[in-house]
Amino acid sequence: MNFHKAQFKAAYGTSAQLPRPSFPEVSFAGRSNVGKSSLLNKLFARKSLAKVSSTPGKTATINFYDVGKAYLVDLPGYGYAKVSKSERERWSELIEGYFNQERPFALVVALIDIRHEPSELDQAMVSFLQERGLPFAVALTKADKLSKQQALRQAALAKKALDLPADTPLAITSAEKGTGIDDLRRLIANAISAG
Ligand SMILES: Nc1nc2c(ncn2[C@@H]2O[C@H](COP(=O)(O)OP(=O)(O)OP(=O)(O)O)[C@@H](O)[C@H]2O)c(=O)[nH]1
Ligand SMILES: [Mg+2]
Repeated sequence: MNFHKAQFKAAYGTSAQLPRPSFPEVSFAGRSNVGKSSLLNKLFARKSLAKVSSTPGKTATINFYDVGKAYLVDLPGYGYAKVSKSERERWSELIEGYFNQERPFALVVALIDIRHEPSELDQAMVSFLQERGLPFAVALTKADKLSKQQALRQAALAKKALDLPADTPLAITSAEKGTGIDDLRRLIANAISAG
């Protein structure tokens, strides 16, 4: 695999459209606006391969990026209240439909904004991943918004609030500054080679 050679493969609007499972998949889950697409761009060292927006709900499809014998998967964000009910239902169909399929899930990166205590939806996401026995890591995003000391404090709080098993990898990241990006690349590469 090679992050720098990432190519957009396709966007899927329903789970029935998803491609047949092939290479290991590393997917990015988290509430709308948490910074999934921004983090993917930083991992790829590309400005705008994944579309970023300050308006929540930008990524409304499941987007696959080919990194060579593996896929990075940008999932639509959850928890954005201002979209219509039918749109919300389509999103949950997509996300649940994705995880209900038998796919080579190498790692799920659960993104949480470092400034805020994990929401109920964040907690539900992490519980879901644990119940399913899916390999996952937590990435705290937007660390540039806090001092290093504040960031460490928030990381400890998040671990506690999410009741994370001691061996769950946790990365403090910033797509703005590049903080934690190499750590995350390493985590992802290891998960792909293990899976
Ligand atoms: N300061 C700062 N802002 C960030 C960072 N990452 C993302 N943002 C901003 O947060 C907003 C949302 O970023 P996206 O990457 O589009 O978030 P997303 O999780 O993909 O959102 P959806 O596609 O709506 O689910 C944008 O305005 C980004 O510029 C970061 O590390 N630091
Ligand atoms: Mg997005």
